[in-house]
Amino acid sequence: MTANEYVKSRFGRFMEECTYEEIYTALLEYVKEKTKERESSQGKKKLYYISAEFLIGKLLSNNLINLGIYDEVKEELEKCGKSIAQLEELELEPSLGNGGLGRLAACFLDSIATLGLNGDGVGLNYHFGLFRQVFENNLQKEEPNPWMTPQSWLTKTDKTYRIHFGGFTVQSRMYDIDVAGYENRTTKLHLFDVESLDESLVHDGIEFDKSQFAKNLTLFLYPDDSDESGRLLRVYQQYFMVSNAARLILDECAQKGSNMYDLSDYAVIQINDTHPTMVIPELIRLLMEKGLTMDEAVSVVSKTCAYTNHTILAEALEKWPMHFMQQAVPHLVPIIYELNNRVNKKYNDPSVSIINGDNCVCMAHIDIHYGISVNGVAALHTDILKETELNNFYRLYPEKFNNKTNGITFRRWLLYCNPQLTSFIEGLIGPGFKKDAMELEKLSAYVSDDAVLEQLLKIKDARKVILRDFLKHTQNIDIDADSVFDIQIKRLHEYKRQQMNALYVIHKYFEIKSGKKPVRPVTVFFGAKAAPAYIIAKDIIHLILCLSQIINNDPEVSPYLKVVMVENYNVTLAEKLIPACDISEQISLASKEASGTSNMKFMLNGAVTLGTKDGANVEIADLVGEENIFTFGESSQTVIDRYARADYVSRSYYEEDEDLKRAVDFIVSDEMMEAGCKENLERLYNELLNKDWFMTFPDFHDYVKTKDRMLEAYEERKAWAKMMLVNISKAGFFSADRTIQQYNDEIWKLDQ
Ligand code: 26Q
Repeated sequence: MTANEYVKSRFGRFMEECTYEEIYTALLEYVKEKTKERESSQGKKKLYYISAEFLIGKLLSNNLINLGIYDEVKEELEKCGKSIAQLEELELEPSLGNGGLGRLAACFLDSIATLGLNGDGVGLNYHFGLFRQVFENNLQKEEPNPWMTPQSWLTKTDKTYRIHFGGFTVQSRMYDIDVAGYENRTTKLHLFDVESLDESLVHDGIEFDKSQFAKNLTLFLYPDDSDESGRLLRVYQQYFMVSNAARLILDECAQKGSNMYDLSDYAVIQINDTHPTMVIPELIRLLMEKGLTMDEAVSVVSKTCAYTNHTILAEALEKWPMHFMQQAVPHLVPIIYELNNRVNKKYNDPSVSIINGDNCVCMAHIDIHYGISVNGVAALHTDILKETELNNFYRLYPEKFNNKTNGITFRRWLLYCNPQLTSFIEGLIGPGFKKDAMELEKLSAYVSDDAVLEQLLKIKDARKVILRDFLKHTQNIDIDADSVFDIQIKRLHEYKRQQMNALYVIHKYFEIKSGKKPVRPVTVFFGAKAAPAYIIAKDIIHLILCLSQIINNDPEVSPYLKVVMVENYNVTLAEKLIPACDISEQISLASKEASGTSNMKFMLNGAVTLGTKDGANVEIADLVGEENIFTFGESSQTVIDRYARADYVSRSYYEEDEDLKRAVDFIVSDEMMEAGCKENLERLYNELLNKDWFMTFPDFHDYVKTKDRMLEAYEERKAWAKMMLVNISKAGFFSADRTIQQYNDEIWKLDQ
């Protein structure tokens, strides 16, 4: 049955006589049915990818692509005078993630399904997800972000559990989202919800009663750990997630014939950062309930769990106060004490204890001692874990440590988001790259082909026009499609250094004012949400919004420079921004960005990277060669050494670099005070002058020089196009299919 026939059977009318809402409803059902027809992955052993975040993005078009019916449905719609783009606008984006870690989990599910592996995702069904960002008076405001419409991708299942907390019990229910692999099998994303949830608890933006756990457990995704107020709730959420996951796993394994002693023949659990760590003591507890001794249960679980680390920021490594555990999950406390005793008896080294001197539980330590594998997410990151952050553990368990450089799904980040580039590539090298991303290397045959290079530039121009029109339509922003598109999109964090980019903007502003005009206008795009309680991050947003107001309204400057901060940056916006990008900003302080994944999406879409030697940028540079990337800034080793010496004084850089001083002083200038709030701007100014913890000042000069060199290089259009082509041709390594294959070969070992 075609989509149109389905619509007819559903509404008694063909598409041309239906509203977009009706077509959307029908297509959603149609796709769900088609997905169900696909073979689901089977096998004795199954992977459970447990994650507090799955940033899946809109699913309609992606599912159509993976089912192989996108073109057909698009044509059917067009024949009826309907556009798929308009249809897509009706779908709400589930914001079930903060950023990279959640998006990675979503890309991994796509690859697991595409490779036909037997693996499911397990997470939580947050009703409002991460907040929706709105700008008011140049400040970020947070609003709830409901996404569950009556017709959604969720399927209610009849799987329910009773989950016990200290002092109360809740009933859970599992909801499923089918994940269609690219022309292959399907897997499932299981999202657990609490039956007693009360949405009416939410009032005044994203405020809600944080004490009524049974009613608020799955209301919101807790933004990263700079938000203090919900820390205890976060523990409740985590336990709710893993207790459900553990029950599901044990049920499914029992059903397949496991006697529980052989659990690791039936299940492998990937713990996505420390957020699901309590699955370890919870599984031990449940196995003991089934009659295993503590020794036996520990041994079984220790063969089943593997841990991925996504950060080296010490402050982001979860440590929960023991009294949180006492209150939320008293039944896990004796197990955690026993796990700690065993470690202490064996190693007698407080630095590797599970319970630290402040009586906090170090979640990562549980994972490392009681798991089979510890992996970082890019080569540099894994090296730093081994040599510094987790060195004490590496010396105990060298065999557990391994690297799995992140990847992205090319279905969403090329085939879907950039059909123009996709069909151009297909015309040159055939369709093989869609299944085997390494085939993109075949493009290298065209690096000196003028017609190809010219066409590549044309496609980029076309994508810039599409972005311009999209931003006009959705956010009423005016941009010049002939300008250079310089884009930084990621969570707002000091270590990612959006503030350094803003200082560059101020520097350019002064140059233009003094008559030094760029040969071609530049548009600097930002997209970023700040955790609601992360004060300085919100001040940086304020700085950018004020700059954008001042610069865009200055007739002397705006013909040459524009600053655009898109509102509510999310997956949908990324899909529009990335294909249009010329300059990919990857400017984190070296050693701080575990991997980064937008860097991969940008290169795949023909942007050139402006980056520090951090995270996966290092591997990008190795692949494309120094002549096809613009790197700058101090090395990770220099940075690590400087932290160790603790002798960084930002003020001395400020005093010695006039350009820098002028840019920093502008933050508290009269113009800025008029556009913004004194309190926020002064706080940011003081933070930079007196602390600058992520060392923007030492890198500023090199950053300015390198970006200017890049803008010059942009004018050599053919040479630039060559760089674009090399970047695309080398992006194959960053396919999540490669990453997942490595996880399977080296950790999961599922049948294929
Ligand atoms: C911690 C404690 C309490 C509450 C929340 C949190 C919390 C929540 C989210 C801590 C961290 C996160 C998210 C981390 C994250 O997104 N990390 C990114 O992971 C990507 C995928 O591996 C990498 O590419 C990025 O470099 C890394 O920053």
